[in-house]
Amino acid sequence: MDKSTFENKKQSLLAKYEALRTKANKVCDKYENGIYDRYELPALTDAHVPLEWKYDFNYVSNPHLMQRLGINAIMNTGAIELDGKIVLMPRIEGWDRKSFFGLASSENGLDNFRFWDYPVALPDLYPNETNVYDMRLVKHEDGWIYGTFCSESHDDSQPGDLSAALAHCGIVRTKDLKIWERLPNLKTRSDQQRNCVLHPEFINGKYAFYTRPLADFASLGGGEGIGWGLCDDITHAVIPQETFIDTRVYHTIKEGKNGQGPAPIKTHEGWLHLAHGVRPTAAGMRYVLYIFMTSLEDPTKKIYEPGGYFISPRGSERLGDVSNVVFSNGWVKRSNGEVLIYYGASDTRINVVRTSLDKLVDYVKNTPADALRSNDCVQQRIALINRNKV
Ligand code: M1P
Repeated sequence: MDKSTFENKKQSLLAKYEALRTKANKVCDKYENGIYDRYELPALTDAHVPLEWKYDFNYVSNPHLMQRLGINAIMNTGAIELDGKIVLMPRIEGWDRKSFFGLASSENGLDNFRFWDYPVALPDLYPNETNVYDMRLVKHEDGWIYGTFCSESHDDSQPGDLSAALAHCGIVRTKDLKIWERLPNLKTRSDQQRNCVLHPEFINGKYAFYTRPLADFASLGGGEGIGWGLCDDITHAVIPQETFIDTRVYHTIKEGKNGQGPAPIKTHEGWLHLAHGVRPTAAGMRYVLYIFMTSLEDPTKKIYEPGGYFISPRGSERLGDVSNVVFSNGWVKRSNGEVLIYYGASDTRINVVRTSLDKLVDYVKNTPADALRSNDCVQQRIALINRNKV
């Protein structure tokens, strides 16, 4: 390609990128349920990642204008409101399968996200750490913004198995999302900890974590559920003992495994939680999101537990690198009561739904619990129909 064709092509790529980035997102009423609004477009896809992160735009070193470092997917995002803007910290996966974090801000949290100039270069504390993903951002009452994430490495105790991996909880903290301090990984009694999340307040003067110990890296059925533990010192975080606040249940949406989503939101009725539940199917694992609430006085005590899922993959969300998955590690409650919930769809893109705290509290309190047996579920539905007849 000659230099002027190169320049024209580059300008056309940049124009297309800007058109995609600035496209307005509209409510999609196809799957209307009164609980939240879905949106027509994903908030972020691999195509939203800046072109300078992928292309070498130098004619001399890249005369064919090829992508040199492609992006495979973008998913599972941390989320926070900072200086009036919504900032997402997604898991971005390169063509090389390695994930890393970036930051993207938007005024309304629905569209027009703009990536910050560079991906996040986390302080490198662990030479064996191979992959990082699924950041949970939380403003803690100690004044720091913490990020907890999965720090994954090969399990060297099984040298013959290249898929044997260990998942630990990485911890970083920051005041501005620009300067990051890396703290030592969380230590618990399990060597498999994904979906660890810091509770936003001290409990009896200690830091509190939601955990998810598993027997092995990926399988179903090897753990009890969402755990909880206290730690004295966040700069050397150790949880000597875990209890379980939300366990797996036979023939429910969380039969196989579950995990805390983002940090819970404090409401006047209790701590509102978003989590994911996984069940086995003939087509593989199905990930959905569910909601529950714990007590303000005792955050380990569940007080409301609607039955079934809150969000499941719909339409094009069902298809991707890992199909039939929705996974959330980021939501934001804004000062006007609006709640924006971000979720990775099939490990490929990030979607958003919008609702309000009032609606979520109503949902968690008034949606019937899972009756656990088909017969009892029919009775629940007959009771609803009868109420509609009066
Ligand atoms: O592929 C689906 C999800 O699998 C894992 O979730 P969990 O820890 O519950 O097994 C994570 O790798 C997550 O990122 C991914 O979306």
